[in-house]
Amino acid sequence: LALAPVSAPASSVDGFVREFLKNLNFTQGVPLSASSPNDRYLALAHTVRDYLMARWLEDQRGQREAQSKGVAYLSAEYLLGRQLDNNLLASRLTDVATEALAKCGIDIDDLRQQEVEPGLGNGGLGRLAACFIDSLATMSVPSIGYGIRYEYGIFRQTFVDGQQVEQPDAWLSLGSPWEFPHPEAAQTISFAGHTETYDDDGVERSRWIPAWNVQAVPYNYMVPGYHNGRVNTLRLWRSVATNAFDLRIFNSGDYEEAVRAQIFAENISKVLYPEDSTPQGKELRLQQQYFFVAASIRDFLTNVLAEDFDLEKLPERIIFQLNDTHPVIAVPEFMRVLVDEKKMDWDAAWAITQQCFAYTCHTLLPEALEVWSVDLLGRLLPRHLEIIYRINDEFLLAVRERFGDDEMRIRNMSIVSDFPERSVRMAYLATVAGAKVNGVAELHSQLLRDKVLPDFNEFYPGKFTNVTNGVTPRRFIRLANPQLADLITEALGAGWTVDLERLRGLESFAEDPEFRARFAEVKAANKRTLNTVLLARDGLSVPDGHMLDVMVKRLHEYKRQMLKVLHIVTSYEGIISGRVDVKDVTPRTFIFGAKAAPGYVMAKRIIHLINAVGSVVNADPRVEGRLNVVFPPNYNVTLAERVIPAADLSEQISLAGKEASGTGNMKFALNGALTIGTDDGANVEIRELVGDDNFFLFGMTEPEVEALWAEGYRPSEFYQKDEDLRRAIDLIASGAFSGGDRTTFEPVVSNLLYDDRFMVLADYASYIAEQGKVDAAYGDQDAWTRSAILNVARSGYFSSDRSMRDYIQRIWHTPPAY
Ligand code: DL6
Repeated sequence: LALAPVSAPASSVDGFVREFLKNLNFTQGVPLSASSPNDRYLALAHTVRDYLMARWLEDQRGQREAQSKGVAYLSAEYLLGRQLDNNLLASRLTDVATEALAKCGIDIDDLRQQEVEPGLGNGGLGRLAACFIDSLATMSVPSIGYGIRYEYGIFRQTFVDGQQVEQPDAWLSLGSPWEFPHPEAAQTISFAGHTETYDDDGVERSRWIPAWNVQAVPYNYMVPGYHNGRVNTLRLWRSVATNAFDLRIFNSGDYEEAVRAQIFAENISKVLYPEDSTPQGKELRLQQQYFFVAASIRDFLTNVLAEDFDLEKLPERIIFQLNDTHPVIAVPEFMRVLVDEKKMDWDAAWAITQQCFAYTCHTLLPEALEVWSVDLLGRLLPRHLEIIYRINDEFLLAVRERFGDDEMRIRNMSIVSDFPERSVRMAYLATVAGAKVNGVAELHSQLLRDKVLPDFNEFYPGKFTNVTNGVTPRRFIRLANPQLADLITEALGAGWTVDLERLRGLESFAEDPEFRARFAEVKAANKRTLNTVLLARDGLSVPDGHMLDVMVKRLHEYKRQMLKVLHIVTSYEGIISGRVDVKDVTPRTFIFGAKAAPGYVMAKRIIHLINAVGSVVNADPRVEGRLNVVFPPNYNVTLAERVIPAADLSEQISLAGKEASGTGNMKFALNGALTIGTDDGANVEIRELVGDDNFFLFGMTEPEVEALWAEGYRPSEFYQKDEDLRRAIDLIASGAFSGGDRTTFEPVVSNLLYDDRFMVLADYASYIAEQGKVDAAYGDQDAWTRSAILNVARSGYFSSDRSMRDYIQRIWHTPPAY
């Protein structure tokens, strides 16, 4: 039998109509006349898939045959955002599909709205992974993304009486057309049990006798490159029970017991842990981590690697990039496979492992560095614990050889710590195992090297490096801001989308009044679009003529949404006390978007406070509508794509030394918002690039923060000395935003006055002063627009394509393309 060659359907409008109707009829089983919007969306998605299929199959074959060095990106999170538009754009089908659907009497925009975004991530870390796989495909880097197919992604946030309520995110309830399940390729993943030693051939070896197992079923997703005909793969694992249910127990009538094992197994990939920057010490979480990395390693060794591959050559073939500590249990698993299963000598296996892994750290908060108790590890992964102990013993021996018996240093560097309970520090394990360790912005990498892991840096010179994060210009300019994209193309020609440094060419256009006017008109149009979206979505509005001041990110005290609230309350207090003439207040709409981890009480109180302040300020006639607080619930990638292009001011106000990088900050700058920010994370690099005149800097530097801590920080002293601050805090404490009830926000106030870990009060005065400069600058609209254009022009560095180039050069050493 001759195999039919695979080829994409012709991309003419009539061809597209035919394929679309075929999918509607044969995949959905409905005629056009009786089809629902969901049927039409699914048929459209299937049609786009069909166009991409030939390239996908071709690329899988090509990568298998080339067997060149590739990247396996291991990440517990991928915050993908909607797929339809991205895949249409990548495959150059947007216009054809729009026209074809119009011929069928369908507005493609209506179908876009049908898609529920896969929220398989918490925030920056997961969105970064999504940007990276987009860039890897666009740059034709041989690579695969591995992760977990959570049945429920990040929770859906609603507000009840201003307070956050979480609902499950049933993103799969209407099915996802973008996934390709392969149950026949399931892997068995084992847990628990015990270990034993045995001797078959005169060599004593260890092996693991697990107690239970689950099946890991791969679900493949296409990751199309932009206009390059490449389609990479994202492989997400779903857990299912090895046996559907126990028929014997079922027949005896105990139905609950009969399905217990199935429920247990399926729980592993059921829900994304809704935590950000705080680790979850839960057994299920460790099960998730081991589940997906064990499946991925096995998948790579059995399905990706050629059958007769010489394992000694693995470092020439693969690098596993560990996206934070969540996948670090892959290190002992890899060693177990090489030593126990492939019977490799320990030293040889360790030498290979140390070249096959690299680790990216995404935090500086000590409490966010993941540790697993030895007790739990021993119960769930007993062989892995033995392997970790041996890695640690040998590592500490080497440390002693190098530094002598410096017990303090040994204790500080040990992968296994004894305090407060015996546990494994996953960041240390990753550092010891990884060929390279990188932070995600210059400042972060420097602090990681010099403050968090200085002993390791001394021990491993050259291991630490930096790769500043980046974002994909495809999703965050081309898709999110099509009018700006068109304006840029008109000015610079095509090509900038894959070579973002070319945005530099806009610098001269910043001096052209006509270009400025057109740029300002795009911003105004984006604000109108946002207004329409928010009205339809939440009944909220963004009045014409307002500065759009935006703070969207996870709710965390270190990010300091509280500082923003104090600014709003200060402006409001000035008006109602009569000290400020309302006519002198720059009309501003403050937009917040933020989810708090369900168990993070203080973060939830701050959400409540923002909503409470918004209700009072927005309704007070004395304000004359000049201050407007808007907090749409359930901020996600889809909403980000609307909010960011409309923003004038980007709030990046974390305490210096706490935000590893930020990536929202880059998206705003690229869309022509000016930043008000501290010297933290990637803000530092943004400011260096866009220039001091186009950035509003405030607050302490990281060394100043350290110095203040060292001398003893007493927030109440700032409260006492600063009249404006006192008035703002007193207004909150008085119950003005809680119907006169002084207890509602008392914990927030006390926290600020007597604890204030993230030094909100210390930076308040400088923040308020800088906001005054923002108002003044906004008064000159033309100068503001010039600055906005310069922000776009000088932010090309923040493309995730550049991040990928840095990873390739500094860490992966993979060929640039296949
Ligand atoms: O690197 C991506 C992103 C950074 O931009 C943020 O600054 C950082 O907070 C975030 N880190 C985490 C840490 N979670 N854990 N573990 O989400 O990473």
